[in-house]
Amino acid sequence: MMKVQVILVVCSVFLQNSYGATIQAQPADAKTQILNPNPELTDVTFVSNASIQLVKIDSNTSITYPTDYDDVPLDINDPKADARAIRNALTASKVNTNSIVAALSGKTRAQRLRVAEEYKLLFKAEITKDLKQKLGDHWLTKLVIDLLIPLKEYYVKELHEAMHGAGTNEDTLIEILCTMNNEEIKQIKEIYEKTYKATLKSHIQYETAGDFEELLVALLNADRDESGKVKKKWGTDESTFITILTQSNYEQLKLIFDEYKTLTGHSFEYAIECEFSSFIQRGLLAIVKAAHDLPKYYAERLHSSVAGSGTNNKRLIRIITTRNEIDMDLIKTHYKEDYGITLEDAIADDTSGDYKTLLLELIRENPCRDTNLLGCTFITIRAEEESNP
Ligand SMILES: [Ca+2]
Repeated sequence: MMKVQVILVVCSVFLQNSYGATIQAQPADAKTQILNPNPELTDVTFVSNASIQLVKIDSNTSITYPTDYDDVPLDINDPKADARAIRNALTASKVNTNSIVAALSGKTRAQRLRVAEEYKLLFKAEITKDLKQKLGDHWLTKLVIDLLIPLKEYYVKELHEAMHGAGTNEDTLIEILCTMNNEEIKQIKEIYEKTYKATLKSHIQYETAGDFEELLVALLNADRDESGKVKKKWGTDESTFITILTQSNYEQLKLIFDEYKTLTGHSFEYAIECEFSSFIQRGLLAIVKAAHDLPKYYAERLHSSVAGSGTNNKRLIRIITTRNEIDMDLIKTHYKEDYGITLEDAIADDTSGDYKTLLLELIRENPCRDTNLLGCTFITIRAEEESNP
């Protein structure tokens, strides 16, 4: 019993440190709640509607914690205070970029969107517009604004920018469309059409041609088998590379790659390199890499953004801001393994100032997979075991 209580205190301290809020242990029959020290924030809302899990530690105590990363309570941060801090920073005689970076750090995208919402309510202004107007540094401005757009809308914007105006950025189309699952593609198509009053498909068909166009259109069909079920027999049908790579599930693809190597003595990638060139080759290879190991693919994309002379800041920002809540730890591990330098060092070498600070902050820790929260869960479970020998 003593042990259990001590552990509970540890949990509370962890949470207090990370979010400035306290999760308080209460009798199991009492309504469990997250107490917030900020009197303005009375309701606890959650990003999704998924239930809050009640974890009983022993007969006298209970504690709530989010069931998964989507359910991190929003209000344990103080979005109003962050909105005010950003407003003050922007209206100061010299824009205080430090405090803007601080206000946007250590948050999930969902939490930052709440800050944008509060900003709008408090100051009757769009935070992204104000930032664009007041922040001087081009890449810092882009990074900050990209962090304040809903994720799917951000992808839509990136796709549109890749095609709008003269020329096409095929690599961006490949990076986004070759890595999405069916649901993501469906949502992105919908938002794209709503935003630009034209289908994503029509823009892609206008901007691309030949078998590369065919590949992207096949991906837009969102027709990949996602069952994860593997057929052991394959290989004699007439399927094209495009059909196989856009319709088979990743597990099936891995088996196909292995079988291919056994049968021919060379890799599937090698076959693609021999058979195709230019963008179609890059697109097909991206799918093969995504099927093998998606974080490794993103590590490669990041490396190509910073390696050599010059920096592809757009790509750097896109991958950091879209993957930092998903698989950044794995990406960092691959980066170190594959390129012999940490991602932190690679980014620090290529960037500077507040832009660098915020990028490093984004890959340093992810509030969604915050070790404090995970630590709390772990300790809670252990406490349960200890109280139940
Ligand atoms: Ca164009």
